Amino acid sequence: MTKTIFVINGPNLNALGKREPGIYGAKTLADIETDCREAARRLGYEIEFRQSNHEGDLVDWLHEAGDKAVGVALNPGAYGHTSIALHDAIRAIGVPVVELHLSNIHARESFRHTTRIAPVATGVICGFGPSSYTLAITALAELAS
Ligand code: CA2
Repeated sequence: MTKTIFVINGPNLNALGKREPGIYGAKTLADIETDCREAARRLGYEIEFRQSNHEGDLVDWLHEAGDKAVGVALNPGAYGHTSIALHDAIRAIGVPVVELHLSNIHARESFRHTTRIAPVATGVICGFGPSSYTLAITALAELAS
């Protein structure tokens, strides 16, 4: 049985730790990847960790995860507020997807309050900084057990 959780990151998350630490924290995406691998290892899972600034890459990786993973932790970045393509990709795959955000998108600008992912996600975690990632991994591991 596959024991892999995909962690997929959208646009601008490669810039974490370099700008706006007041909103997103001081950790880089590489730091968060290390946290994810450690959390998954403790739960008996492996992590496939990816980031792209390109919507089509994210769609392709969701399809790939549908074949290879027990679930997906997805920080869609700003595409989460706009992308019907990501919405449709999640509908097209048969594994659970947890939408996550570092920041509490509901406490920010109104254009961040809408998510096209939440209606097709298994659940949503936001506002816990880098812990949003490890909480999502814990939830996916519980769903898969
Ligand atoms: O809170 C989150 O995790 C977000 O997905 C982060 C996105 C934002 O568009 C979403 O509304 C919420 C932004 C990704 C990182 O953008 C940066 C901007 C400036 C400096 C560093 C990163």
